[in-house]
Amino acid sequence: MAKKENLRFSSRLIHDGSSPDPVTGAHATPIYQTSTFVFPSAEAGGSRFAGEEDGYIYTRLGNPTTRALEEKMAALEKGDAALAFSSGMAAISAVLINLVKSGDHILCSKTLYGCTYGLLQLLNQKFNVEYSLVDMSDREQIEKAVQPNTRVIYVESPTNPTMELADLEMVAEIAGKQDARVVVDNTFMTPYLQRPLELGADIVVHSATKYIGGHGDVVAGIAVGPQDIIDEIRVTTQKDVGGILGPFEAFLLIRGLKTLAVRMDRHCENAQEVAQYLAGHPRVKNVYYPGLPDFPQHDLARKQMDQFGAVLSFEIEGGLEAGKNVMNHVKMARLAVSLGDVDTLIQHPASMTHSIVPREEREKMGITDGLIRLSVGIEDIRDIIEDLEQALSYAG
Ligand code: LCS
Repeated sequence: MAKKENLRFSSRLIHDGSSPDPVTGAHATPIYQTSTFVFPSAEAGGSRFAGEEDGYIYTRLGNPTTRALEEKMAALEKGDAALAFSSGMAAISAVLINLVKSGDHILCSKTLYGCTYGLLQLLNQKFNVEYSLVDMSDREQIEKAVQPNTRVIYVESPTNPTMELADLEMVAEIAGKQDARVVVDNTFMTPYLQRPLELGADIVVHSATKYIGGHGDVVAGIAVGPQDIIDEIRVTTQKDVGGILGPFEAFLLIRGLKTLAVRMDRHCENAQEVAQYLAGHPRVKNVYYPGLPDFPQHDLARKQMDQFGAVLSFEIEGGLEAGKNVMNHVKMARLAVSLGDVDTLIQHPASMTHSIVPREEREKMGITDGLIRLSVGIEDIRDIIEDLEQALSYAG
């Protein structure tokens, strides 16, 4: 049998960062549902605050259940260390606030999750942090867009919801020449399908609300990266802004991670079939899914992703009105935002997840009014396709 450190990924999902509780032998990671920790003496309390002695102090500064999740995520993403947050946005904002100051520039993927775009606007308007959006598939455009004050290149790959990819090795190489940090939002992929740190990125962020939790019952975020940056975030933007994850949510994520490989395999297998089905449907104009052979970046997807994920977007003939008819007639799928849930979810980016982005910007991102996003679940594929088939019959 492979030694524990040589285990393959799906075994590591179960075993990394988990060992029986040293006090009770509890097999599952206990939920340390406590806000504070009692010091053995006044001297010990002072030493812990001074960083001279290990030991927990207060849950905003660290908690054993949350720490177990952080260790597991750091191991899976192949980073030195990780931090868990109360949402994906808490993770992203803590990382960006840590890496930039007034006058710095963030270069971003052309398309981004709506609230990430909102955060950039906020940083710009309140703190004079500049940002620009660029097509991350094009080396020339990226090189042109880099500025002397660019401190971060922030990438979603694939992007939400248009599924464009960035060549992560190329982006890391460009950033290296500029002393900029590469931050990759790996939410759509998870470390099972893509490990940006191995491709040269500095920090990975996640909305763990999605596939990491996997069951649509937690809102959470994770950041993974080098020890020095993670330590700094732990004692600054995480501690003092305070968006930490509670121990119960950390427990749910540890539990979710154990089944990540089997869930992702099924998600991806189903999504490939749905993409092919939609691509052949007479009412469907375009399907955006990296697993389709005619997807413009299919070769890059094969190079840097182990499978193609389970989110896809499509446009149907008849635009928004036809799209609303489809969304209003799904029977098994749920008309809801979020993604990465075991259920199939359908939503309309222009009026929902990306409504914060002004129309003109949205159109540059490729988010047309007729675009529909599907997060393909792990139900029986026949039920997913039958449901879409009957809903699409209402397209008009
Ligand atoms: N990054 C990506 C790529 C996301 O899709 C989301 C949320 C976030 C970050 C933020 O994570 P949260 O704070 O919600 O945990 N995406 C959502 C979506 O597409 N529908 O609803 C939420």
